[in-house]
Parts: sequence; structure tokens; C-alpha cells
Amino acid sequence: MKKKALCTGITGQAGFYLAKFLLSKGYEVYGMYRRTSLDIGERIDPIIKDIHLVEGDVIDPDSIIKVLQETKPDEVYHLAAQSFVPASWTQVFSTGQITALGTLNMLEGIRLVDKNIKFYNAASSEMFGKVQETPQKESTPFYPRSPYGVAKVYGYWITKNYRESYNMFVCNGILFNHESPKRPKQFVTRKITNSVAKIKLEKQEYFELGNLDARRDWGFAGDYVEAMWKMLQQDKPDDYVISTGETHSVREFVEESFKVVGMNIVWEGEGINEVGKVDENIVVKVNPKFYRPAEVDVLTGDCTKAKNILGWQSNTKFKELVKMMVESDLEDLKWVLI
Ligand code: NDP
Ligand code: GDR
Repeated sequence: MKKKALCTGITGQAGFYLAKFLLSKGYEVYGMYRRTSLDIGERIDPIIKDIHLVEGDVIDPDSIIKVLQETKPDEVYHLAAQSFVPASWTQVFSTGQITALGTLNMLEGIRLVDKNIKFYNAASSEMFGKVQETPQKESTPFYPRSPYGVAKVYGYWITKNYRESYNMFVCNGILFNHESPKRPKQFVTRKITNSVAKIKLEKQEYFELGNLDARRDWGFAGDYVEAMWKMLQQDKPDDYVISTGETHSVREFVEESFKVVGMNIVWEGEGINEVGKVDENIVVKVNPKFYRPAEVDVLTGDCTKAKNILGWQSNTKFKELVKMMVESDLEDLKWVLI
């Protein structure tokens, strides 16, 4: 009998890589999506014929119960969230409903339908926010800096509480930033690689960024989904940090992206007047509209526990990740006329 997995957030970045990974492990994969006016396809097109799509919304408990009853999964991977940090200030209530209470709805649905279903919760390094120690590990206290981070802290604790209250097999993956060619273009890495590819192909002159000095521990989403699966294959449920252990600034990400297309960027000026130039042409400007009300300045993860217990480690280095993303954007854009 094939094992069955239900993934919420199937249309997102991690949904694609996780579903692909689970298919390669022989799972029957159910992907939950919510009805929108857009086609579901784009990101999951390459695997859409191999998975079963089921309709449900994490803020609609009734729809979750129906999906769980119909699909009868062995494992649930809960990826659905309002995951874009800036939008958590402009859509503060719905971020709380989806990202915090959505996790509760999934847990409660599982408790009512079948307590034996194993559950993975997508927690986040944003919970560390204003970091209390470096590097951050499982025991590092949380200090979230956005309504999104606060909502993830709720999701983390309610998951732990269901484990302790009901003896359910539920895990939190505290994942640091993971990127890929499937990353939506609002997030800084893909915004950079897509813009650099456009500049190289002479389809764009410059792009605008916010805080160039923010630092993140960026890994490849394709590596990280394996850790999610490994957590649910252990004898005991637990929580794990998943990261590369390296930190790089947004500025370094820009520099490395331009290097991939054979361009050398130099910086001039300071603060909101800083610009990046290639051969005297301005290619990057700073726009304060992309600053955040409260920033997470620097994140670096320590995933020793995942290495020791799960036997997991990140395989893709920073430069390889940047190259993969820039080359993918170049390839996609070659066929676009304007
Ligand atoms: P994405 O933003 O790419 O995907 C989010 C998914 O959630 C989309 O499929 C979206 O559907 C779905 N969704 C949003 N609201 C609802 C809802 N009300 N009901 C059902 N589905 C909904 O995120 P990622 O794939 O990058 O991340 C996956 C998870 O991991 C998220 O929970 C995120 O917060 C978390 N995380 C991500 C990290 C990263 O670096 N990527 C790091 C740490 C944690 P739709 O297409 O309709 O919008
Ligand atoms: P993050 O990702 O907030 O870390 O959350 P994002 O790529 O949005 O920002 C990373 C850093 O880059 C700075 N930045 C900009 N960010 C965006 N989006 N656009 C810009 O123009 C820009 N300029 C500078 C930001 O200020 C920030 O410091 C991601 C999401 O996937 C979350 O869901 C997840 O939980 C965390 O990663 C871990």
C-alpha cells in the first residue's frame, strides 16, 4: 500500500518541491489549494498530472475536516500561510487567521478525524527576529519582529501543545530562508535574480530594493523539503532547526547575481541615496518603500540537531543557489518579447 501525504500550500514554492520529493519516495500525494481567480497551474504544472488536487481553505475548518476524511492521509505537511512578511503589516488580521489560526484548524481537524495522522508544521526562523543569540538553535528564545513572525510563534506553540496535550505525532520545522527558481518574485532573492536577468537581456534598466544590509541564511528549497519528510519518519516527534549555517547580506546576493551574468556592480553613496552601478549605469536604487516597520537584521541557523538526529544537511552552497536562480530566470526570459 502506498503511503498517502496531504500537503497544504501545494501551489507555493515548497509545495512544488515537497510534492516532487514525496512522489519520488512512492507516496500518493494530495495537494490542498484554495479557490482563487487565478489558474492553479503555474508553479506545479510539471507534476500536476501526478498528484490529486483537493479544495480547502485553512481558515475554513469544515473544509479541512472534509479533506481529511476524503483523503485519509498518513502524513500531513502543513505549508499553507500568508508568508510574505511585508503583507503581514498591511493584512494583519488575515495573516493571523491564516498563519496562526490556520495551523490550529489543521491540528484540531486531525485530532477530530484521526489522531494517528502525523503532522509537519512549517515554523520559521522569523520567530527568532531580533536575535537573542547567534547562531540560532532550537533552544534560542523567540523575539518575532512582524505580525507574520508573531503568527508563526503561535503556530509553533499550538503544535507543541497538541503534542503534549494529546500525544499526537506533530513536529515543527524551524526553517531558515529557502529559495529557488520557484520563489515568487516579491521575495528579495527572486526579485534580484529576475531583475538582473532582465538587465542582462536589456529588458530593464534598474530595480529598487530596501535594506541592502539585511543578512539571511539562504538555502535551496529542494534540499529543505527532505528535512520535512525526515522529521515525520523518526520514532519520536520533535522540533528541528533547518539551515545552512552561513549568512549573507542582500548586497552580497546582488553582487553575486551580477557576477553570474558577467557584470561587476560598484556601490556609491549612502542610505537612501546609495546606488549600484555597472559601467557608470545605475542598475540598483534604494527605495524606502521597501523598508519594514521593524526589521530582522541578521539570521544564522545552527542545525546540529538535524544533522545528528535526521542525518540531514544542506547540499547547495550560496553561490550555486544564486547561479541556479539567475540562469533559470535568463532561460525563462529569453522567450519573452518585452
Ligand atoms: P508560499 O508563499 O510560496 O506558499 C504559500 C502557500 O499557502 C500557497 O500555496 C498559498 O496559496 C497557500 N495559502 C495561503 N493562504 C491559504 C489559505 N487560506 N488556505 C489554503 N492555502 C493557503 O510559501 P513557501 O512555499 O515559501 O513556504 C511554505 C511554508 O513555509 C509557509 O508556511 C511559510 O510561511 C513557511 N516558511 C517558508 C520559508 C521560506 O523561506 N520559503 C522559511 C520558513 C518558513 P495561494 O497560491 O492561493 O496563495
Ligand atoms: P523574509 O524574506 O522577510 O526573510 O521572509 P524576503 O525575501 O521578503 O526579505 C529578506 C530580506 O531582504 C530585505 N529586502 C527586501 N525584501 C523584499 N521582499 N523586497 C525588497 O525589495 C527588499 N529589499 C531588501 C528585507 O528587508 C529582508 O530583511 C522569508 C519568507 O519566506 C517567510 O515566509 C519565511 O518565514 C522567512 O523567509 C524565513
